[in-house]
Amino acid sequence: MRPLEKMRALVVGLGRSGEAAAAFLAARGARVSVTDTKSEEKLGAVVERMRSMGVGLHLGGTDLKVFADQDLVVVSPGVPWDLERLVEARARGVEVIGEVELAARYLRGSVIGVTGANGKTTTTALIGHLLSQGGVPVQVGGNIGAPYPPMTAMVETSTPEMWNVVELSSFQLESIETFRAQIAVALNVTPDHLDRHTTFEGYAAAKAKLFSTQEPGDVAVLNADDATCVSYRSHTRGETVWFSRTHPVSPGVSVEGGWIVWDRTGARTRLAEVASILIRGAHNLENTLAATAAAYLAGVAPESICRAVPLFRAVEHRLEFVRRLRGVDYYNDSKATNVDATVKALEAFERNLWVILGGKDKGSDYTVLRDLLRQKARGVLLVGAAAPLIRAQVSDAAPLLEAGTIERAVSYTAEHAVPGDTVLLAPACASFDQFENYEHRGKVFKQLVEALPE
Ligand code: UMA
Repeated sequence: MRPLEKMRALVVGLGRSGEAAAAFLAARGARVSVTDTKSEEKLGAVVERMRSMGVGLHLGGTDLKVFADQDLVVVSPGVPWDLERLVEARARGVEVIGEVELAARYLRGSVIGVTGANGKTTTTALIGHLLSQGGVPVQVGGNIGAPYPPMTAMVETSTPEMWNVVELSSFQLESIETFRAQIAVALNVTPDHLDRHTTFEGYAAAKAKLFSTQEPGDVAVLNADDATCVSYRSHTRGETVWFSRTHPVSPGVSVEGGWIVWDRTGARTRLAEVASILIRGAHNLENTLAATAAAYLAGVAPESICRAVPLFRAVEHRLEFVRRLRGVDYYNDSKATNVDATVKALEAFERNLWVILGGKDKGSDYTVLRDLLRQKARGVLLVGAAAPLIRAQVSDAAPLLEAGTIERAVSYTAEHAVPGDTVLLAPACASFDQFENYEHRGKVFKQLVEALPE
């Protein structure tokens, strides 16, 4: 591990990861600067926090010289890994790493890494919950987002006997080198982020890196019902443990007689009662299967897992129940930022849905939603920049309304929904056209719903 003292380090991107990385490097004596395409004005209070640490600032763009004059460049996940400036810096011999890789080099303890197109946040939070209820030292962070820390902010609080449970996106995994998860979980891989990875294969390959850095003695926890997850078996040098919602697996966890059962060569252990799971939908059964397997592998006693599962409620913005008003239920699934997540949200309900769709398109195929909308939706409210694209692809599936904004969508449903209906924000798109991020979008939706008069 290179000492960081006096090293010249540039952090690219001053979001949550960039701020944590810059603070981490500065605290270890590096000569740190940060660059961001946003202006000082747009970045706001973080700029002052950086200045108070003596961090140099190159905002509103940077010339190549700043990149080339460094010993180390640390890249935020949202910054394309093949950005021209980074390619040029590498060519000049500068070491370029991702924020997760930086953290991995200094983190103490063991790692449970969770990836997948959907369900990462719930599964990561649930594993953290199961470990902490089981008395196992644990901290949770990574891609999961606020209030949890980015991975470099977990280094300081990590201890040798601790499990670090981290959610990992394809953006983060794309650039790992030495990062290694003793337990690595893949939930599902369906198309997402094609605007950045271009092809499904490129996206799946980025996630595969979580398994290719594993060593003998490590464990890959893989969804036996998902072909891409199954293919990750050939990437790990560790053992594979399966989970399946549909059929018995060994070694692994599946559903048997209403219980989640761990099976290794015929020796069975009950980990949780299916009826005790409070989070909605078949996908959440899969998330619970993966989480109970990971917790069991990390040493949590089966009785403790069984007691802790019924205590876990939905994570904010993940099929989160907001309110029942005059017999109408409102659910916030703002984290459904891709089509597959919206499919899962629709599957979690029987019928009578008012679905709010739209935002920033990511090159998705919305026709996938047609059948479910036809079966379950009373109406679809289109918002944001992707509205015309979605309209063109699902117009024959349900009555469509151009609401434009979430505000208008909520006020329309408040007027037109009848008792027994459900209003579901599950946009199938990113939020960046109208909001700072999906959390902001979800919070705005919840505030609007909470503000509806009785
Ligand atoms: N920026 C540049 N140049 C660029 C691109 C971006 O300067 O070419 C700047 C932006 O102006 C901005 C900053 O970089 O100021 C943002 O950096 P970032 O996009 O890496 O965002 P962070 O705030 O660091 O948040 C990231 C994750 N976001 C993304 O990967 C897009 C957060 O995941 C994560 O919680 C956080 O790191 C801590 O690990 C959010 C997310 O939406 C929840 N993730 C995606 C997903 O789950 O689908 C991948």
